[in-house]
Amino acid sequence: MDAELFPRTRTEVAPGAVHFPDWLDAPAQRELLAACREWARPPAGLRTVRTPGGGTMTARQVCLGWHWYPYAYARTVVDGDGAPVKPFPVWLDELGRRAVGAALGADAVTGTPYDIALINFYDADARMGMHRDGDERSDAPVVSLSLGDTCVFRFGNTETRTKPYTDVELRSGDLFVFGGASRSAYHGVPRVHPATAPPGLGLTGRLNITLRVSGF
Ligand SMILES: O=C(O)CCC(=O)C(=O)O
Repeated sequence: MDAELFPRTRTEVAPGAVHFPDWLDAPAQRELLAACREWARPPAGLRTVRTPGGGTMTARQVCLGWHWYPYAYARTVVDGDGAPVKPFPVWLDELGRRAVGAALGADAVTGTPYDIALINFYDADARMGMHRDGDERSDAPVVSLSLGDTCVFRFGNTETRTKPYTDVELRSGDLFVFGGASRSAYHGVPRVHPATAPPGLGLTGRLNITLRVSGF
């Protein structure tokens, strides 16, 4: 990463919401990217998500463990090819728990395993509107890992999609965890900065991997 005048450091953006820059080193990013490429293959691969109002999400998505569709979970891709969702690997649960420990401390690590991954792929024009992650029964912290292009991640409040919010720059390798009082906060991605991925990674665009505990 380029030398910077102000080093990027772990920051608590809101109570229970922590940005941990450069949490994944370059080899770990490459490994996670290789896994995402496998997960994106059909069946139950990367798809365009259609919303009930007839729109489409600009970020394309693939799920592990439980398939998310607006606004519920299923074991098969009910809004796509109908295939069983790919399994959620044990190593991804371990990564999720380590992430929570690093960001929020050992006390915040849940006893229940992480069992949902939503992997979002953003090209230069993709974005994600302000929303809450509210279709899970568990209130375990949400873990978010970023690969590739830098984005603006907007982290808001639990009441409205509007201000107050904080804009955080998420770069390749960054970790963001939100739990506790911030578990139900609105958040979104208003902008991706094209061609900002680390040159050695070999990714055009941005991937975000969010890990959740279903409680199902
Ligand atoms: O891409 C991101 O950083 C956010 C993804 C997100 O909010 C979600 O999957 O619910």
